[in-house]
Amino acid sequence: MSDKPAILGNAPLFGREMNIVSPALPRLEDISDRIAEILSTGNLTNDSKYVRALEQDIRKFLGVKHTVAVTNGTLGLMLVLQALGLKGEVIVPSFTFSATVHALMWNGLKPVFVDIDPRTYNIDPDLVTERITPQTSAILAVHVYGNPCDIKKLERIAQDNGLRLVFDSAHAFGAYYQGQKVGKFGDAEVFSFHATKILPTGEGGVITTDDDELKEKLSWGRNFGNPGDDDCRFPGLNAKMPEFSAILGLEGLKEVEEYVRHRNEIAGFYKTKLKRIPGLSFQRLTPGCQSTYQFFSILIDPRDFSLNRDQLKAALNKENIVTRRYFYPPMHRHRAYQQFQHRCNGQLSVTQAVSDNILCLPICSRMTAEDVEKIAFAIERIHICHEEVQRKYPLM
Ligand code: T4K
Repeated sequence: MSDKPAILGNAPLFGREMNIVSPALPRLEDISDRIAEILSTGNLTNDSKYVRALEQDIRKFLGVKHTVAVTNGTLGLMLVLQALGLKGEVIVPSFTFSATVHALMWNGLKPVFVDIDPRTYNIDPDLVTERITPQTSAILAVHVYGNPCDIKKLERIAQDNGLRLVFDSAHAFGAYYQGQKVGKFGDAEVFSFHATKILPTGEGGVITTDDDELKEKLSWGRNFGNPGDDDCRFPGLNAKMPEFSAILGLEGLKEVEEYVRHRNEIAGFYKTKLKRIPGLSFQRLTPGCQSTYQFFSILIDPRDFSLNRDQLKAALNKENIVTRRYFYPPMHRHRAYQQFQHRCNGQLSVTQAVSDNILCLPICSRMTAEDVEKIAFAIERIHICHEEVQRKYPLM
């Protein structure tokens, strides 16, 4: 392999695009009977049998009392916030995907952004306490990249202050917190089964809760607020999962444990290969936890790496290696949230620093060690040739 990166004119390391994620899907022969059945019966949606079966299998898999399958994680979050009847302010990280904060706004709730822990990239529980006011009704925490939050601390804060606690677990299906699967914590947790996630069903998601009353409201809520007698109890949504998605979920669920194990192995290979390159550091796992590695990230210190995040991203792109800046910009910098910016001044310095320097590298459930080796090699040779890269692409 040449020692010059593709950004300096050489052939790319990968002949075709190495995507940031790539869904691990079942074989057609393993689902074709069920697909054929749906096509012949025409039972496509509305609380049908495969959605029920998926909810049951996930209850067993996660060891939770209730599961409510939904069209996607965003609608799941919107429903939970509505069903809990929250008012006023909700404490939330700014270092997250837009859906987390949008779900608050759609419920007329005010986001109060709190900084993250510089090691785990999850909301910093010590800072949460400082931002609680008489208007606060809940904490909405995110298991960033599948790394569980400091759940026990957050549960204690919620309990001591009479707040609801919801987890945006979009990345964390199959993660463990102190020996227990994520899914049983807080008032509810919301998972995403989007095409990019560990359990891809196209669009999809599930809400988990042990609260009987909440479960009932969520089941009505995903069906317009209609409990089945056509007399809507509140203005709900259409957030029902279709049968096609449920079939993908049922088959994929059998593999999730293995996928999570494999992704942890891939993350280990990455760290072994990349740790010798100056200026790169990694997300630290919350003690006693297992991540799903929904995303594998590197944090770039431009002084030591000698190129900044965006220069590295552009150089990797030329190697056909697709990366993402999850989550840049942080939510308080989105134009949609301009009105909250002034309240964040000086309070989100870790969020800003991580967001400015983070890069998510390709990881998927069927990735090989050779892929990791090539990506690490690409990063190393880009670093070694940093002076030429810098000269050619000074301002990226
Ligand atoms: N909370 C958090 C913390 C989240 O990260 C998300 C979603 C949510 C809540 C909401 O959950 P959902 O409502 O989505 O269920 C993607 C996903 O659309 C989004 O689900 C995800 N988080 C977010 C982090 O990433 P984009 O716009 O970056 O994805 P896109 O279309 O650029 O795809 C990324 C890569 O995935 C592509 O390079 C190719 C590959 N891909 C994508 C799709 C759509 C496939 O291989 N197949 C596909 O069908 O948002």
